[in-house]
Parts: sequence; C-alpha cells; structure tokens
Amino acid sequence: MTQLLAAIGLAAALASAEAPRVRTTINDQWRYAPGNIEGAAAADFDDSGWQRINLPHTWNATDAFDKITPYRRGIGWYRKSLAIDPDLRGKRLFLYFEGANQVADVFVNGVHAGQHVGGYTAFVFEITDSVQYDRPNVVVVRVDNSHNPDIPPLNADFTFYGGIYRDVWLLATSPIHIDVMDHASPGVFIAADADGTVHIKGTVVNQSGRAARLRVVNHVLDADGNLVARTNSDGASFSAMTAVAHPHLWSPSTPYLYRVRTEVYEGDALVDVVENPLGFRSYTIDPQHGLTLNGQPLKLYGTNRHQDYAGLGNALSDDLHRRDVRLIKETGFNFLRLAHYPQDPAVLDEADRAGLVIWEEIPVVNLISTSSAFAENSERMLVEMIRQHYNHPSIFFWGYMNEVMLRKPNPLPDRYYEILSELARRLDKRAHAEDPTRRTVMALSQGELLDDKGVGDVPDILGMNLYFGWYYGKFADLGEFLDRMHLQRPSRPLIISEYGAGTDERIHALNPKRFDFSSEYGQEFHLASLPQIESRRFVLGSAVWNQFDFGSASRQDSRYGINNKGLFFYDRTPKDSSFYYQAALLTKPVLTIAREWRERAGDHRQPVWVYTNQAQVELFVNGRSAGSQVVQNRTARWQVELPARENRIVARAGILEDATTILFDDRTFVAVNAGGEYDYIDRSHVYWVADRAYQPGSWGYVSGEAKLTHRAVLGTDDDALYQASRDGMPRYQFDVPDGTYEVTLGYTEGGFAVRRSFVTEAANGKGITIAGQASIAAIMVRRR
Ligand code: GCB
Ligand code: CA
Repeated sequence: MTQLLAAIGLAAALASAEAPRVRTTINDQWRYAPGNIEGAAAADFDDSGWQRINLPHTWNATDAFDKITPYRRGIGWYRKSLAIDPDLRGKRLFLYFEGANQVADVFVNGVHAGQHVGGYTAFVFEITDSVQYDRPNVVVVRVDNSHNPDIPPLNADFTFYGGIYRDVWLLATSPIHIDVMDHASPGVFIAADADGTVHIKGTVVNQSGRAARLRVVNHVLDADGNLVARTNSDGASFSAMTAVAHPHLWSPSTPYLYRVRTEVYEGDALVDVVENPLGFRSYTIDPQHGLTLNGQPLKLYGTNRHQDYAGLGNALSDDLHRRDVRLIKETGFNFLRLAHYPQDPAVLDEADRAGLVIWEEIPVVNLISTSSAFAENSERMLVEMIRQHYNHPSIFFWGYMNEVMLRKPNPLPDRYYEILSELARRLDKRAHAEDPTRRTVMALSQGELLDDKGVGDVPDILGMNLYFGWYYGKFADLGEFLDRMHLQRPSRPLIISEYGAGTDERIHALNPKRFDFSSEYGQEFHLASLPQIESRRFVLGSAVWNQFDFGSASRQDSRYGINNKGLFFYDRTPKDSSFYYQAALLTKPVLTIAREWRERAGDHRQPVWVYTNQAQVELFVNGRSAGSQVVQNRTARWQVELPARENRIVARAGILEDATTILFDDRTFVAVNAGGEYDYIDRSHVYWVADRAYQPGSWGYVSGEAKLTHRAVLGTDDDALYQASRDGMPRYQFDVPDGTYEVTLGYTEGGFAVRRSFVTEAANGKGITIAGQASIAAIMVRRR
C-alpha cells in the first residue's frame, strides 16, 4: 500500500515537472485569525494558536444572521505553510485567487506580493522571486471586508461575507507562457460566430531572459476531441482567424461545446498549453421582437442567483456551485442573471455545459461615490469580469449597474446625477471596447424607470426590476406597466431583470394576502406574473428574483437576515412555485402536487393545488377520487375534506402520477395566530391557525385591531408569529366545555417575544374569556 502510494506520488511529481503548466489547488490546511494582528504578515510569526480551516472560508457564515450584533466587517488573516516541489525550479510561479472579499493583501515569506481590490473577481500575483524550494514557504493573506467608500458595492440587499471564499491555486508555467497576469484572464480570447468563424487572440510572455522564436498553434476540437480547425501564428502577440464548416451551434437547448487548445512552441519545444471553451452562436436583439439566436426567435425565461448557501455563507464548493446551475436548468429556465456580481468560474463552466444564457454584472448597486477611485475600481472590476469570462459562450450580456439611484447619498454631492451618468457612459463604453460581441445592460427599479434621469438610455438593453403585487400595486399592473414602458421607449429592448415575492415554509394561508410571506401568496404571484410576460413579444426575457433564498444581513422579513423571494429555500429545497415554472417551461411531462403545506389544522375543507403541463388531472384523497379538473395556466385546484389523520394525496394524468401526504392535526387544544391572517407552523410543529372573529359555539376575537409589522422579534425564531398581533386591549372568547384549562399568551415586550401561561376554569357553560392584555400575538388554550 505505502509502496503504491509512493509510486503514485512519484508519478505525479514527474508529470508536474514535465508538463509545461501545472495548476494545483492550495485550499487545504490554512490557519485563520480575525482582527488587526500586529506582525502577522511576517514569515516567522507564530500562528499555532490560530484556527485550522480549509478554503473556501468566510468569517460571516453565522454572525450575518444575528439579530442584535451586526456582522463583523473588518480584517481576517490567513496563513499557510506551502512546500513547493523542487522540480518546479526554473518555472514561473503564481498564486491565483478566484475571489476574496473585498481587499486582499498577499505576502510570501514576508514579501508583499500584491494587493487586490474588489470582492467578486479573480486576481493573480507572481511569486517566483520570493519562494524557496528547500523549505516550506509561508503564504499570508490579509483580507478586509470593511465598508470602503471607494469600492462597490457600498450598500445592497445582500450580505458582504468576508474571507477567501473561493478556490486558490498555485500555478507554475514555463518562463515562456501565455500571459496569466492580464487581469487574471486566461490570456487567450476567443470569439466565434454561428457561421463557423473563430477569432483567437492572445499574448505570450517571455520571461526567459533571451530572445526566442515563438510559434502559437491553436487547435479547435469538437466535443469528442476531434481536431476540426487549426491556426498557426508567429510572435508574442497573436491574432488568428479560422473557420469550421457546418459547426454544431450552441444554444440553451443544444449547448454544444468545442474547445480551443492553444499550444506555444519555442522552436520545436512545447512550452505552454491552455484550453478554453468555445461555442458557435450569433444573436440579434430587436425592441419589438426580442432575441433571435442562430436565426430562431428565443424568449428568455430565467432567474437570478446569489452565491450564498444555508450554513456556508458565500464559501461554497465548486460542486455546490455547479449543482445550483443544474437546479436552475431543471426548473426549466434558459436564462440566468448573475446578480449582483461576477460569480465562481464553476458557475460559468456549468452554464456553458447546461445551456443557460448569462447576464453577468459588477456590483455597482443602489448608489455610487463620486470619487475618482470609485469610478476606477468600478471600471477595473468590469474589465476583470469581461476578460476573465470572455470565452464562455453562455455569456450574452454585461451589466454594470443595478438600481443605482435607489439611495441618495446624504448630503447629496454636487452634480451627483451628472457624475452618475458619466460613470454609466464610461462603463458602457469600456464594456463595448473590451467586448464588441456582447450587449450591455443595466437594471432599474420601477420608480427609477419612471424618472431615470437619462441613465437608463446608456446601455444597449434596459432591465426592469418589477414587484407589482409585492412592494406595490397588484398583479395585473405588471402588463400595463410593461406596455407603458414599451410605448414610451419603442426603440429600447426591454428585459425584466427581477420579479418575485417572499415566502416562508412556516406560513400558509387560506386567504393569501400581499406581503404575508405565505407560500400560497408566492404561488399566486408567479401564476399571475408569468402569463403577462409570455403574452408580450417585445419583452425579450424575464428573470425571477430569486432562484434561491439568500442572506441579506439585517433584512427584517418573516425570517431575519434572509431575503426569501427564492423559488427554492436557502438549503435548496424546492418551493411549490418552482413546480409551476417546471410545468410552464419544461417540455417533458410534469405533474407535481404542491407539497410545502404538509401539516394543516383548523378548517377541514382544504385546498390542494397541482402543477402540470398535461391537459387534465384527477385527484385522489385517501384512495377516493376528488374529481378531474381541466388544467388552466398549468394549474388545477381542488377543495377537499381532510379528516384528522395523515392523508394520502395522489394526482394522476394519463400514466403520470404524483403523491404526497398532508397531515391534518388531530388536536385537543386551540392555537391561534392572534391578529394574523395566515397559519403559522412553529419549530415544534405547533400549528397556529389564522385569527378569526368569534362565532357562538366556537372561538375568536370579540374586539381589538389586527396589526402586522415586519420588525425582527428578539428571543425567538418565530418572528412571523409575533409580527402579527391583535392590539388595543383585545378580547377573545373560547366556547370550550366546562373544565380546567391552561392558557398561554404570546406577545412582544420591548422587542422581545414573551410567553405567559396561567390556569383558568371554564364553568357554567361560559367558556373562557381572555382580556386585559394590551396586545396578543398568540394564544393557546389547552385542557388540563
Ligand atoms: C431589488 C434589488 C435586489 C433586492 C430585491 C428585493 O430590486 O435589485 O437586490 O434583493 O429588489 O428583494 O427587494
Ligand atoms: Ca471555484
């Protein structure tokens, strides 16, 4: 066994010494410590007391959800001992970081290798002259995610988790190599067209100290690795063109990928080789008819993605990144907006493979600083994003601003909106200069669209973030607004960059209301929105906000610190709305019973909803047919009688079948979400039914006013139970049989959740009256 391992180790060492370019992750076995630590960059600093961690890592995975203390924004130190294979002597060595939020200073053996500003793009430093081969090297990274007025994002609805939260690589190249220092880009830039033409340009760097005769050979390989085209160029800077006859085209339905293998020769010796993806596709955009891809009209139906994940913050493995992309594709989407920042290379690779049209953007969100440093940093981020991801055929759009007039700096700097427009024009111009093959975009909110101060005219395509029926208005206003925008800007291509509604798996409603965070309201939102988008040809595409719930520190909705507008929960469990999109967008047969509302209580007559792309569905409850329904808008609904038991629900359409269970609570107590119009299920599965007016023989409120806030409630996770209350000295009546009862009242006091219990008697058929409490958020009445 040891022998075998030794043999493998040797083979790896030989391979690495002989290969012209060697890339290894150095994610493992780092030490981490928070704070401003004196001398921590020095090689001989004692870090033995520091925490052992592996990358990717963030220090905000948990504190970003704390209701009382803001998450830590400051300095974090990382240290690693790195032995470098002596066989790499003579090579050029680089440290490549896929991302660290947001300012990173890298030191090798005490020598400062460089600083990178910006939390969402890759960076690379050469370390050849600082390393030693006979002893381990000390790599130190100081990361700082403090607010910095010169670095976007300044303010946004997502958490700015600090740390080295993406992969880190040690890269070794020959002294003569494809440039790796050009904004951490691949150094080779490929543009391909549906007619089969391929343009390849790049730069070879010669650090050998001698003049060299260089030759670059680019091989275009098909998906099976067959050579289909080849170009030869001489010299350090190459720009080649070739063509592939009858290429397989790249599209969301057939994401056919070629590769370009770029080989660099000095005389006959191969000194470097890199591979990049290539996809043949062409598209045009028309303000009346939307997108045409490879000559075919293609409406974009899509979603947005933030990069964080329950329990991990932004420190995800590549596997999780790739899985997210597949979940998006499996929801039926062909389009993905990477909001609000450039994402992990694994995301772009998977989007190329899965077939998603990508909009990627830099994090200029909500407002800007008028400093020249802010503009320079924004522009550099844009250049880094474009050069780093240039070769991905999935990318169609470069974005550079989101709702950038949402917040007003206070005090408002002189010429603020002029400076903002100048910045937009500068970024737009640079994006086009960097990449003439793609279109630029920006997203504005409804209010900004109505008063856009000209900024919205700058990009090629205007993105609209619209929340009709959520933050404002009603569902049906969406179509009207779209028509109005199109009328006002007939020559502007329009895309819906966001629309969505928040939901919480603990909140359900027989009568869903705007902003109640019930799963049912969220479903109604999407059911009403999508058809209005589908029926408007001029709308080039749309993107749900958001595919996944995501962290937004200090956001106070039904769950603290989370924006829950996802079609999936934060842990990537699907929400019922995602099944509606599958039924609407997938071509394979789909039949799914909405299954989030798995426990119920209260009224025995209950709704069951089914999403399908079939014409008709029959529903069975505990083996008995509840009837067939004709499907409308991919939806069929029943009202069924659920006895107190675990109910088996089956839906059938032809040979398709789906089944789930709904537990109807058989209870000996009453639990009321006082003041709330929605049911609430707490962590211990207590089902708090929506409040209702008293009727003789039953229970309910007699007086008091219902109130709903979305302020965080301290000392509980059940914010939504306490956020709804009945105020103004409410009076409740419970017509229970004579006997002894325990009553528990829930309410808030000084922002904290409080529960108080007492024992009381029901006598002479009078039941129980509850009064004398200023405000009540929850009531439980239980027989002793
Ligand atoms: C927006 C923003 C996005 C927010 C979203 C929301 O318009 O662009 O960053 O998260 O609204 O949920 O309010
Ligand atoms: Ca990665």
